[in-house]
Amino acid sequence: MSPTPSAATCIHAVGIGRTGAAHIEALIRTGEVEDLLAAPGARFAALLIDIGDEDILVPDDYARSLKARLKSRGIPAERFHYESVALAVPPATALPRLPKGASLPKAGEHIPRAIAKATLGLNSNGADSPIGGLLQRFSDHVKAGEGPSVVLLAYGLAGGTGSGMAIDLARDLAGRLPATARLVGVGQLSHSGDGDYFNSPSQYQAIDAVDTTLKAADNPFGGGFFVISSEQSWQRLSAYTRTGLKEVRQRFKQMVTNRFVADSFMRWAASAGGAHLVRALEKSGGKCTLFDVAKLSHPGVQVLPGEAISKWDAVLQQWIGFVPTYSGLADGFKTDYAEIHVHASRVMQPEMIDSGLKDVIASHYLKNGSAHCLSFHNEFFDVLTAYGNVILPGAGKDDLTGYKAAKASYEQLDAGAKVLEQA
Ligand SMILES: Nc1nc2c(ncn2[C@@H]2O[C@H](COP(=O)(O)OP(=O)(O)OP(=O)(O)O)[C@@H](O)[C@H]2O)c(=O)[nH]1
Ligand SMILES: [Mg+2]
Repeated sequence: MSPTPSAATCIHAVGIGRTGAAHIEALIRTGEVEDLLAAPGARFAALLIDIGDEDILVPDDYARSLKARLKSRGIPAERFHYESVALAVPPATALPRLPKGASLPKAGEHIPRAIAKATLGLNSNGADSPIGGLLQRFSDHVKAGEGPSVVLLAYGLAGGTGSGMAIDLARDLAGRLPATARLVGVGQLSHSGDGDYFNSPSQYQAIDAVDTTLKAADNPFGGGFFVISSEQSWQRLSAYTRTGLKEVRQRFKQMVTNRFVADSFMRWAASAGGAHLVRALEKSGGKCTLFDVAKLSHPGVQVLPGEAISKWDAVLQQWIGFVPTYSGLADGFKTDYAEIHVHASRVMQPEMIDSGLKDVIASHYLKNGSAHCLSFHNEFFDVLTAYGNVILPGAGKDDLTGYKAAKASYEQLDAGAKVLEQA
């Protein structure tokens, strides 16, 4: 890959909670950023915040190894800034009174959104607060980059820690960033393999909070908000894979799905010097932009390595047809712009995937007449994996199937539990 000129948009990221950690890790691990940092004016800042350190250790490791790789390539260390913090659950005496019967969660467990928000608040107060310091150092690094920047704030919509902190953190951060930087929210939806997290009460509250924030006069997400759909990646991996110990298999498949989704989003965000990201954001029009990671094949699932490549044709067609089923968009959603980014090796017929996806997207989601759809090809390194990133701007909360379903799970909570998920 040739070094990108310094006029490229600098990409930076803040991650909160486990999903935020997966996104930060993706950006550091997949290699695109390493090449971007070869340009003299380039900077990359990453910040990871969680309650407890369980999901921070691996990204910390990758950050250390990125530093070493930069050094080995003679890229100045000051171009890359990385910090992470594991906050503690505050003592009950420091928190607003818990509802009757509720107990304080431990780090590593699900932290209800109200407790996550209060935890952030307690660590943000005062001029020398830990969060204030982290955000200021992050923003100073963003300022040091040449040209425009995009700052991605990534978290899981179905969790408590990320979604409970995201909006307050975004407001604090937006106030510190230079005018040349745009803050963009990245909220990942749960999928049907997520157990209790699937369409959780938190997800209902989190989507509501995003909706309200995007409409507010002081909306910190000046760049827009991506809602990432992970269902098709889950389905593609888990359909037809039934071997192995059930518990272990489930955990492994969840981890692989979430890595795949985060890698795919961040690989796209950092590609072409941020040009795809910037163009897609211009179409968001104050609403959410759906980013569907539509996985079409998984090596060895349905077709075994070594079998005739032509056997994949029918499989690819079948999974292209599943896009509307798993996109996370409610029937009736229509928009006037779409992008398709095909990632496939030459043997997986990228032209056929491209035209198949275009037909499906046009017939389900595009308004007749003025609508248009751009498509791009990328040669994917893994010969037997093919997927499409489908980007559809203009989604409101009622356009998301995960909103209504999560509302139903919220309605089942008792009054005390409801209060804990509000933030
Ligand atoms: N099981 C599993 N889920 C993951 C993983 N990475 C991300 N997720 C997603 O995480 C979502 C739940 O949100 P988390 O990011 O774990 O939540 P959090 O912000 O850490 O908040 P808490 O609920 O307080 O832990 C689920 O919808 C999963 O899809 C992983 O490695 N394993
Ligand atoms: Mg967590």
